[in-house]
Amino acid sequence: MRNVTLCFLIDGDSVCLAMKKRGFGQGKWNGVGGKVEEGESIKQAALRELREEIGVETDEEHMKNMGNIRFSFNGKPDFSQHMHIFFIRKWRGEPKESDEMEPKWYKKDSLPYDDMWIGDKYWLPKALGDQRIEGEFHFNAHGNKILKFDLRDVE
Ligand code: 6OG
Repeated sequence: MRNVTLCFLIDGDSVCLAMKKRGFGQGKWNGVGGKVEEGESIKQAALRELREEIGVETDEEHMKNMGNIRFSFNGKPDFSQHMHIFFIRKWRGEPKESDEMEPKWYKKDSLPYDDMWIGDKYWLPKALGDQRIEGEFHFNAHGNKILKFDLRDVE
């Protein structure tokens, strides 16, 4: 299963989401991330994506691992992803738009869940409540219905 990253910048009770302008998840608000490439650690990949997609720099020590989720899509084994989630509260630069993403700040308690991946409303509020999580989500082929999921708190 391929490894992907997902980072959220957090400033007090605000969270930076970004509109995915192309590729997997196009048209959805999400954190910032992408595939881990050959020879990269997961954190290195997350740092690269933050730089490429919203022009923000940080250091590994400021990345808090909030857990990981395995996603699979019915009848599409190639789409399976193992996503590693990080919260970042210290960074350099202001989030800015790129070809791939358009960032925007939201209040933690009013995230646009209807325009996000359908699983987010289950795990993201937990993570924002400072609970590390792990789990599995199995979607239909289009990714707009959850067929099965399991989510667990981790220490
Ligand atoms: P690229 O293919 O653009 O990376 N991603 C998901 N994020 C959420 N919140 N829910 C999902 O449920 C997701 N599946 C993938 C991981 C894809 C980006 O999209 C994230 C990556 O940050 C299915 O390189």
